[in-house]
Formats: sequence, C-alpha cells, structure tokens
Amino acid sequence: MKGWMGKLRAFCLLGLTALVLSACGKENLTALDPKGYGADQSFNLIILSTVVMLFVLAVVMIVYTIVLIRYRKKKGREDYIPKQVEGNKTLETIWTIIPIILLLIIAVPTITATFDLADESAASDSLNVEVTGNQYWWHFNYEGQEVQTSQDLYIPVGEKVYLNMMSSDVIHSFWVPTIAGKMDVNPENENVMYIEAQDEGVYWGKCAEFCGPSHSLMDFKVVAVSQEEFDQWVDDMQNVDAEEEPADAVAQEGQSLFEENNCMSCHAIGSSPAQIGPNLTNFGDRSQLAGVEDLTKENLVDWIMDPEAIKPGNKMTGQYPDVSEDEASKIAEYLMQLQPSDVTPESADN
Ligand code: HEC
Ligand SMILES: [Cu+2]
Repeated sequence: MKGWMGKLRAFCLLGLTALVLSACGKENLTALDPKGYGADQSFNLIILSTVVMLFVLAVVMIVYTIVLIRYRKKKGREDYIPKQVEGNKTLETIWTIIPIILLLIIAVPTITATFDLADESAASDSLNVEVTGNQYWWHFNYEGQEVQTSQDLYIPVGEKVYLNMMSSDVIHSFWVPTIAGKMDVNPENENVMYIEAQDEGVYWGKCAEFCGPSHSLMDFKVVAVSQEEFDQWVDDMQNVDAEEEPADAVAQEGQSLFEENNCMSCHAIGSSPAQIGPNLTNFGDRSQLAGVEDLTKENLVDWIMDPEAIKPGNKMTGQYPDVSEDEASKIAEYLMQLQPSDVTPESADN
C-alpha cells in the first residue's frame, strides 16, 4: 500500500511539474516557434531526434507489452519453463544495424547543420558586430560604423549579421532562442556566430551560462527592423552629440549631477569605446532598464539609489557617491531624455 502511495505521489509531482513548466515558453523567447535561420535549423533537429526517439520508445514498449502478456505466470502452468534459447544471429544483427541506421539519420543532418551554422565565408561582406559579455549586461560595437550600444542589439531583418563575441570577465553564453542558436562567450578567444531574423520584431535574449549572482537577470533584446529603419538608426546614433545640453532645467541639473557623481567614469554617451558600464547613448529608447525592469522613472530612481536591490552582485554598486532621491530623480530625468532615434523596440514591435 505504501509503495503504491509513493508512486501516486511521484506521478502527481511529475504532472504538476509538466504543467508548471509548460507555461515557461514566452513568445519571442522560445526555441519552439522559430523566426530565424539558426533557430529553424535547431528546431528541425529537435523534431527529427524527437521522432526517432519516440519510434524507439514505441517499439520497445510494444515488445515489452507482448512479452509481459505472453510469458506471464499462468494458472495451472506454474512450473512451466519456456524453451531456453542462447544467442540468435539474425536478432543480434538486426538490433545492431537498426540503431546504427537511426544514429545516422540523426547524425548526418546534425553535422551538416553544425558546419552550415559555423560558416564564416560571408562574414567580410556582412554587418559585423563585436559583442562583449559582461557581468550582467551585453555590449555591442558595430564594426567600422562608430556606433556603440548596450542591452539592445539592432539588426536589419533578413540579413546575416556576424557576431564576433568575447567576454570581459567570466564565461557567458549568448542565446536568442527564437532566431538563433547558443554560443559560449569566452574571455580568451573570440567565438563567431551569425544570426538572421525572418520577421521584424523584438526577440528576447538570455545569458545561458551561469556567470554569477545576477546571471538569471542578464537579459537583452535583439531588435530586428527593416533595412531603411536600420540605416536610419545608425545615422541617428552617429549624430549624437554627447555634450549637448538638454532643453529643460531639471534635465540640465541631472546632466551636471551625472558628471559630478562619477557616473561618467563608467558610462559613455556617444561612440566612445569606454565600457565598464552600459553605453547610454540611446538609453531613453530602451524598453527595459538594466535588461530586466520596465524603463520607468520610478524604477530608474530606485536603480540609481540602490542597484544592488535589483541586480545583486552588479559592478555599479558602491562605485559612486550616495545620491539623494531628489538628485537621482534629476539624473533620471536627464537619462530618460537620451532618445536619439525614432527606431526603437516599441516601433519594431508592431
Ligand atoms: C564602476 C562603474 C559604474 C559607475 C561609477 C556607475 N555605473 Fe551605472 N552601471 C555600471 C554597470 C556595470 C552597470 C550594469 C549593471 C548590470 O546590469 O549588471 C550599470 C548600469 C546602469 C544603468 C542601466 C543601464 C541600462 O542600459 O539599462 C544606469 C541607468 C546607470 N548604470 C546609471 C548610473 C548613474 C546615474 C551613475 C552615477 C550616479 C552610475 N551609473 C555610476 C557601472 C557603473
Ligand atoms: Cu552571463
């Protein structure tokens, strides 16, 4: 009776887990609804190997059931012992060859896709972006374009974009499940991956390699826009004047406070390559703050006053003088106004 209860409990737990996890998929953060070349390839391989494995499961279960029924102990034949056979060449051959064939069915497309996705031959004619993984945020440097940005990677739709990826600290992994595969980002050697989005939109990315206390908060976005919008965005980013004074007085005060409070030692505005912290050139155009919070003034004030409460272990905490709520609010006013472009995640989302 006790064993039976245990089994029932395990079964319920399994069902519950399946139910809870089934809600984990999020549109534009799922590998099961691919909208890009790399994700398509991965999805086809997932389906192929699942079909093969289900076939194996079905065959094994059928044979198992037949044997259970046919050779169970029957009334009146308790002492019956079936004919004892030892070795069967035909059977041995069949069950060696079938798995080899099944493995080949999985291996050939997998290896082909692996080489295809590692193909760098088109890199020199394509857009190249240098990607840097940092403890808990991503930096993007558009090679040859003098455009630097963080958190949101803008790409033209339908184009291969080559990502030349390194880490500034520990190993991270760059993963945008809906449009591409996953690639480790190492401190010592550059890894290259290309991504290509089929539809315009905002795709969510995650760091997929445990990298510290805020690893699960190391989110980013890929914003896929039309070629014209992309060119527009590059142009807008190139034309930002980092020294420009904001129009209203509060934001002007915010700008001074930003300079006085050491913020500038880590955060660049404009195309300066400095990158101890995220580049803030188009900060006001982002939909999210630090990758994870809605970008509202309230959240931004909270972040400036105590980033530790939002992202534990982040590299900004304790590196600047304490600011009052009033000062933080003025800085927030200034930062929210850094909106150089009409091309934003919001404009790409519909
Ligand atoms: C020691 C370097 C350093 C200093 C000084 C610093 N920051 Fe940061 N800041 C960072 C880092 C690193 C992050 C990324 C944190 C993360 O997401 O893990 C960050 C993130 C941010 C973000 C979120 C950016 C985004 O793209 O969403 C804002 C806004 C910000 N800092 C504002 C400020 C302000 C305002 C000051 C001055 C009061 C300041 N920072 C001082 C390093 C610094
Ligand atoms: Cu990471």
